[in-house]
Amino acid sequence: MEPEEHSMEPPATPEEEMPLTAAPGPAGCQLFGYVGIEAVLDQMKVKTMKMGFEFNIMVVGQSGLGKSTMVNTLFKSKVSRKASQPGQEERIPKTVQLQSVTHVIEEKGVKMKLTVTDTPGFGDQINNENCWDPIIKYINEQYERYLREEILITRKRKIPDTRVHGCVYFVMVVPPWGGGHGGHAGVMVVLGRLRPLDLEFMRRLSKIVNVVPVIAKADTLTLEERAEFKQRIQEDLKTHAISVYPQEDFDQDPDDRALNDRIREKIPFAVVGADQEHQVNGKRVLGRKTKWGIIEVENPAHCEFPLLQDLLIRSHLQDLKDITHNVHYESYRVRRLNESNRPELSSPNGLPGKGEGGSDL
Ligand SMILES: Nc1nc2c(ncn2[C@@H]2O[C@H](COP(=O)(O)OP(=O)(O)OP(=O)(O)O)[C@@H](O)[C@H]2O)c(=O)[nH]1
Ligand SMILES: [Mg+2]
Repeated sequence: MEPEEHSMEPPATPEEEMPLTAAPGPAGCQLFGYVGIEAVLDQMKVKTMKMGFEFNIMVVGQSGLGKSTMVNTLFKSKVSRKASQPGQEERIPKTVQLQSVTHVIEEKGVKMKLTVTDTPGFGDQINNENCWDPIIKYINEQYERYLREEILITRKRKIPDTRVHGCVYFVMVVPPWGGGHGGHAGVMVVLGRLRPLDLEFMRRLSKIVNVVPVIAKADTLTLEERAEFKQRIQEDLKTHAISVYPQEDFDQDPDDRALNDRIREKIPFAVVGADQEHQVNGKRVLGRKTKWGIIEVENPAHCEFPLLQDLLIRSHLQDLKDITHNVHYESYRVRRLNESNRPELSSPNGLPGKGEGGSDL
């Protein structure tokens, strides 16, 4: 059989070396250079706008550090523009059980369902052993719920997502003189460093969720103290190999790394929470009124709440969701499905029999 004339010939002209997508079409139209795949961006945008998306945050930390106040701060800040009643002074009660607040935020046609889960503070007991159990159980339960929907033969096109995408962990740093933040005088800790309880809690959490540590009640610290504590906390996290968000391992490229390095230098953010509005220079601002003036929570010159808000709601929102899905949920999923292959653990629905939606991991 005669070999085909052109089959083994090297490409004669540069045009013949072009990849298939850029080759001239049958009608001879020239598509070199511009293909137009960027149109996919518009399609993705339209799809996201139609579907909307869910974003879930959780606040965790010792009792009385301002978690519930921070939940209100997030909802009353410009994130949700939910106006507070002027003059309404409500004392936030102690949180005794996990509770979620959801608010749908719509901006330029994009809908975000933001849920913030508030948790009871810990550390009050003489024995704080296993105080992380309810929090870890809740996080795993949300993975379990998602998994149970995902493995159905006829599954929903869009599985409701209650998984925790970001866990804001409030650390208490007791300054060297031992007093600490309001109401915590006398707690014995290694001065100016992270407490063993916080280290252990964050170590466990960071394995299953994106942890964003913050220094609570930063208005009680001088600027020097803030900087010093921040550095010590960074050292403590490094020494104990606790990988908080944004994790170095997941930086995707040098640009990503450069951006995240700048964030890592600033973590933990020194935040202030407030749910009262005050009048400053003719504008209503969220802040804490003191004898000396108003600490504005949304003013970057006053505290780092704007950095936290920016990271969570703006710059890293999609990344937090991606890491939750691709890393944390994925390892949960693999573990659970492996377990369900072991007959002694299987329940009739194919997953380990740990009760409805429950996981005791
Ligand atoms: N100085 C200062 N006080 C704050 C700040 N945030 C909250 N507080 C005060 O701290 C106290 C406790 O605040 P909560 O928000 O109830 O604290 P929590 O962490 O939810 O407490 P639990 O539910 O008991 O764990 C309240 O009196 C708040 O006004 C802050 O940033 N700075
Ligand atoms: Mg609370």
